[in-house]
Amino acid sequence: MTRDPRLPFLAELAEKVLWLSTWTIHNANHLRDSGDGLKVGGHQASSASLATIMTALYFAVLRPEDRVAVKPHASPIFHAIQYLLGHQTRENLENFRGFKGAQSYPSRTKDVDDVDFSTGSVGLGVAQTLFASLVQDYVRAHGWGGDRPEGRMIALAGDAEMDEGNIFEALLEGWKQGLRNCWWIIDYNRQSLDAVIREGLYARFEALFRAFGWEVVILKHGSLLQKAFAEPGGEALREWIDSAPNQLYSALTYQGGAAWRKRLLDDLGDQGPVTRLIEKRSDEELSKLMTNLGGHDLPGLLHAFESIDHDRPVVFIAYTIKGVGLPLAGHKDNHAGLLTPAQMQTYQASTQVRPGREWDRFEGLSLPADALERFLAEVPFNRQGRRRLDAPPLAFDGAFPLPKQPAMSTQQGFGLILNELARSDQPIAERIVTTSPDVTVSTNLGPWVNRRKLFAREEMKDLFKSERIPSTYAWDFSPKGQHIELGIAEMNLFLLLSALGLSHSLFGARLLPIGTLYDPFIARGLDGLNYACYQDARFILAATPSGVTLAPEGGAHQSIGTPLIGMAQDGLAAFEPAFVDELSVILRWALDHLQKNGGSRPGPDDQEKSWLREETGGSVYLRLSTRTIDQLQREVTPALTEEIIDGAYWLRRPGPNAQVVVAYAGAVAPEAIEAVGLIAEDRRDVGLMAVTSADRLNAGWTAAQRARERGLVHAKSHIERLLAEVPSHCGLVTVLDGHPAALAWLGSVMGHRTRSLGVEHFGQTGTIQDLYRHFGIDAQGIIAAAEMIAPGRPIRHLKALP
Ligand SMILES: Cc1ncc(C[n+]2csc(CCOP(=O)(O)OP(=O)(O)O)c2C)c(N)n1
Ligand SMILES: [Mg+2]
Repeated sequence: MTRDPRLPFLAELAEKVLWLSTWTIHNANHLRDSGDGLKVGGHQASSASLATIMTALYFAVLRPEDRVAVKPHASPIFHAIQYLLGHQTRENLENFRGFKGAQSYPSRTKDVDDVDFSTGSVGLGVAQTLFASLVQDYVRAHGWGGDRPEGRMIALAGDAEMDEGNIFEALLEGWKQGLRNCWWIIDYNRQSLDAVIREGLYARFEALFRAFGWEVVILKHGSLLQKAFAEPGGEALREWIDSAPNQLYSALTYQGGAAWRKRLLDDLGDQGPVTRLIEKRSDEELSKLMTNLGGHDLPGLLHAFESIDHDRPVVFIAYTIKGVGLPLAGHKDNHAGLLTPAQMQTYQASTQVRPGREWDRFEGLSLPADALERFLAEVPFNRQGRRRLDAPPLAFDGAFPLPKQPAMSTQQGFGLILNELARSDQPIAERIVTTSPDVTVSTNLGPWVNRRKLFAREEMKDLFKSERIPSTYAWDFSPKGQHIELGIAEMNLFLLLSALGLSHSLFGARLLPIGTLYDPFIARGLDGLNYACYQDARFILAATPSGVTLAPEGGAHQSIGTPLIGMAQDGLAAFEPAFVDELSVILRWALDHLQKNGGSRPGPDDQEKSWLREETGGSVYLRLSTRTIDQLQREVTPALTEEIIDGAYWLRRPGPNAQVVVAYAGAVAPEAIEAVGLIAEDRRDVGLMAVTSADRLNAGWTAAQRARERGLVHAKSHIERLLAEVPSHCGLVTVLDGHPAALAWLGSVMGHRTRSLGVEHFGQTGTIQDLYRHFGIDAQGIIAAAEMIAPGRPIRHLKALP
């Protein structure tokens, strides 16, 4: 058999990667200790676990088109590999875990070294690769793949990470969607954070993945072990290994060669050939043999990865040892363990890295530097240099759809606008891709789907249609379809939106993803939403229905806290329009905002858009409603358009002697309008403020204050300009169908006395009027609040409240 010429290089690089990652952590912790005494967990052991696998992948197996989610705590290994390839700086590694240094968990947005998928919250990165693979298929089926070859979407997962439920939700969805080109490599070190994991878990994984149509490759014994098994007595050794409990294996690994010898001889010692097999090896050789598991064996790994000759999904269960090659190998407490300075010295000596040369890329290696350099320069993964792609933004031309029905809900308006977009021949409409977790019809995406069809790699006609059974919806699947129908699991929606929303960067094809779900169920996928935003994926989330406004559906379907989620979620601009003309303006803006790609820092000037970080763009959350309300007959002027996007406008401007102003958001608009009409009979100059985005309004206010503190004395936010017109003695009543805190802050802008109405407790079934009354967000509730906050004569229209 000819020896693979890459092996000597890979073997040296694997050692180097382990050294660099261990040193990076040690060095960073050393800095912390001498500074503020803060001790941080290092993940030296977790990283070591994957050193060989990642060496095999990055320096041999991966291609430029492949995309990888690296187990969060293997970040030091990833950074070390990128350092060797010239994509990470020594400065960043020296500042690992420090401010603006290499990140403790790989981050697309914070790291400089081409992270494909951020990871950190375990489980999400794993499932992300599955959805990225579906997106790759979508892009290619639509003919936007260019001449780039298909990539494999690869996750490096911890074995305990596999406990996360979102992984199983994704598996099921992947099976439904005909998943391809997806590899998951499980780092089966049989340890979690706290403990050694259950015996026989691999068998559960195996059965599970096979059930979903995955190929399962188990990498248990390395080539040294396999050779030993072929020696006389080898079979007995194999049997001993295969029946050894995880705890025992870990403990012996930690203790080393002498302990292995004692235990093996105790258990197998009087069995002839196997005794010789053990005895002829030194302690060091024995330890090396017994820790030669599949995940640490380069030839075996290369063979396993490179012999996959199909595009079906594959899971590799790679046996590894947590902390392999380091003195803390196998110890069950090693998760946050760090090498002591003395251990580090011994380890350093063993690597032949001279003090002061710790960062030298090839220090201590036996192959000549120029040969190593040549090898690295030819690594296939690195062939095209930086792999992050981009795609030019697409603009909407002409008049944006604006439904004209006299009475509509925002949800209905949303469906009508999408239907109009579906009918249009705008290039931008081609790039819209919708998705929904089994609530496509009930969130009004039906007409869009009728026209633009569902996506599948193969044509599939709606049987009801071909059988001529009347149905409102034609459920035709096609490779050119523009809707991806998901099962109910909301987490999958967010992870798919995340993958769709990174398509320009991952696959060089711009997509404009729009996902719909019921507002209360955002909470079900909230970590996925946060994850998507953290890695700067771009999408529109239409959440509808929302609030207690979906009254007869009852408390389990009513959302209370989502307006606060909208405000607090970074990377997500939240809107809650009341009228469909507002929604039209917002949607048009959103399609643009998704595609913005400006710098992440505020510009040097005092332009409002700059300190509001408008150039950076982001995702958009629309909180919509099923409540039909009378639409305003008005012209949406450019000035009004701007105010809608900035977050608020005067529906009724307060006079100079205003005693009370009502500020409302969303579906309670009719109540606010009615209340203001009635209050106005007994209070002077009443104002009515329509809030379209508490989030952007608040962000603008905060940004203006920060800008002024930085010396931009003229910085003034939209809400400050609006409230500047309101006399200081005037009271403010805020109201929304959601938690009152979302608007309560309005009182702090200029110091107006404020009473904030909203929903704080679980609702129940009833009519909208019942529930608005119950929570005090009806016209009477608003009037009562106005009377208290703006003293004067009794407001005649205030009825005695029950
Ligand atoms: C959602 C989430 N919960 C908890 C954690 C904290 N955490 C980080 S690593 C880890 C254990 C990981 O074990 P495993 O996946 O087996 O990786 P190993 O360290 O063994 O390589 C835990 C609980 C996290 N990062 N994310
Ligand atoms: Mg583990």
